[in-house]
Amino acid sequence: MLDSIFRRKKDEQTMRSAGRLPPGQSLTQRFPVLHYGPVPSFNPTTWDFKVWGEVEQPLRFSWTEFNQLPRVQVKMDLHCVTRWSQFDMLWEGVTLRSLVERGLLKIKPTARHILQHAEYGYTTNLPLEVALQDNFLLATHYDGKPLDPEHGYPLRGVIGAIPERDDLVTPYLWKGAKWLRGLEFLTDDKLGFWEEAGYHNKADVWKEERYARG
Ligand SMILES: Nc1nc2c(c(=O)[nH]1)N[C@H]1C(S)=C(S)[C@@H](COP(=O)(O)O)O[C@H]1N2
Ligand SMILES: [Mo]
Repeated sequence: MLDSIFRRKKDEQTMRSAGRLPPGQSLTQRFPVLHYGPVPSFNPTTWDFKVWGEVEQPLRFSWTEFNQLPRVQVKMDLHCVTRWSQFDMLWEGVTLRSLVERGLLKIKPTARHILQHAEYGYTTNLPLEVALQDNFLLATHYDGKPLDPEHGYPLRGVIGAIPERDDLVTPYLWKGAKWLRGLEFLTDDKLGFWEEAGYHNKADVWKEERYARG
């Protein structure tokens, strides 16, 4: 018990020295579960993933089709607005950039924002240029295994910090929707669930943009 508290403090100090602990955050060693509402069930025969809005062609993937998309693995540090951070988490999934590069997704030049749509109506928004970064994944796997149901199985958006990649914008973790079912491309920004509730729209972890007003 005491051992683990000392270890946590030591690991936290290591991350702080490395410049990987954003202001006001503390390190956690477990993987907390945080969401609003129940965990949805998954039916692979009816599940689909849709892309619509400011795209040349709307897309629809079955679960089988989604699993044939090009995949990457990325190690990221995740930062929740409720102040826990977890480091060196290995995620696997699909980047929007790879879909664009392979010509599978054609985004209209008028698109400036995206809105993630999840089960039970959870939504969250991102600027298009952030959604195209290497640290935003449509993730199916964590730590080499399919996601646990409470962490978003079968598919979630996930966004975190990639160590050393100071060029990337890193928003808080609520900007990744668990149980993701679709992406809407938009000309004008549209607030998501927590953004509507008063959380900061940009949500940059390094600027500690937690709430819309102080
Ligand atoms: N569908 C859905 N996704 C969600 C949420 C939610 O309430 N519903 N909460 C967000 C918040 S606030 C956080 S911190 C992360 C938590 O992910 P985890 O439970 O895998 O740690 O999920 C995000 N995605
Ligand atoms: Mo969160």
